[in-house]
Amino acid sequence: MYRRICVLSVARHFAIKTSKKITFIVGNEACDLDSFVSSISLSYLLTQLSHDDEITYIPLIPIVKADLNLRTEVAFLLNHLYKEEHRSVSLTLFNKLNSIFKFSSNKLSPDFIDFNNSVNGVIDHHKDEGRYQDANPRIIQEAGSCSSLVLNYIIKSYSNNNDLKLLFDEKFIKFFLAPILIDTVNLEPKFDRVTEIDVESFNFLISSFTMEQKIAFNQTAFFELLQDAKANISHLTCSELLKKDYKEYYLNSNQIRFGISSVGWHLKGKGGWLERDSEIFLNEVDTFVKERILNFFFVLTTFDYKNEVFEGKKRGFERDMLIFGFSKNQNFELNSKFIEDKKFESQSSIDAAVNEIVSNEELNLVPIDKKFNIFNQLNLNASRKQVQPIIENILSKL
Ligand SMILES: [Mn+2]
Repeated sequence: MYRRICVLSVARHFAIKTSKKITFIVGNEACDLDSFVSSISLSYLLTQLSHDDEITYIPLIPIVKADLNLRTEVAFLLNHLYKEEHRSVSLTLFNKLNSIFKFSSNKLSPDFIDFNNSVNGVIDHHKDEGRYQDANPRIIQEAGSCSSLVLNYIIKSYSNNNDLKLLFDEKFIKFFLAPILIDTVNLEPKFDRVTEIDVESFNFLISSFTMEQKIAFNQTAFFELLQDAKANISHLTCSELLKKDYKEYYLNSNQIRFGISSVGWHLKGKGGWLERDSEIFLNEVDTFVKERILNFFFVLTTFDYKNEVFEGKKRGFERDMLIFGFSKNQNFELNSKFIEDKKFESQSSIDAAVNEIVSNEELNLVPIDKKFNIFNQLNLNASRKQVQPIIENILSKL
């Protein structure tokens, strides 16, 4: 709600003075590196290339400024490339709101609900939800990184424009490369993330370097710097971890609300999140869920145990899922608002929904902690992008 008010007031502020039309370019509400870079790059490129004096393109980053530091890889990239500019950035304010260009999730997050009829462009790599059929462009296709789709769209639309290549200076090339490398795990095919369009975009960017820059650029070193920055989160508090990469979904005319946090750490075991926060963990989750009036809450964790051995096997990359719904087994009371509303027929339907998620074959969950309702997710290829539609499909039947 707070964010919705912010979005509205920003929009209103912009709408006061000018005669120009404004198109906000909005990434998803988690504001991960991919949507951050997509939003800024697309605004910049359209402003430079479109030569349309009627429209002003503005990237809208849907988080409060203080929360940017929770996205450790975003903060790192800004510092690494644009330290000076980053400090001296000031907001120049424009005018009339007319449309929104949405990408990196093809459904507006609930905070933007007031703009549902204003979406005039979509570029995304999530499952097509069938919305905004009249949007132009409406590009929804598989890709490791949405930034690759953004770049591909620009290259196709402006291939005859001589200014195109000139816009890609060394810093901007690296800025664009960052999400592509992170989201495709350094373009390594074995992780099943990289697609043809990522490779095409990558090649365009590399070919935009001067010869000197190309020789100086160490792709793997750059990827590892980003990866380390992304993994460097153990200094964040429990509630910061819960909100750093968080998305919210409303179903069945807003009667069911669920949230999913993605966190690059492990919950269980030595050096894990629960070892650090076990005393406060349930309370923090409880507060988080109540503040957002959620009916279900999921935490998806990823962690690379590298060469660590467990029961004779090398562990490597693992995924876990923590599930909070209204299970009777819950040892604390979640979501009192939800109980008051009595929106679900009975407790048993909640249990049934949670059970259906737990026993979903595609997710392939194995219980590892009863108290906290944590499961090891054996399907390693399913990130939130794939997990969310499965959960939504189950919960929408409630
Ligand atoms: Mn993305």
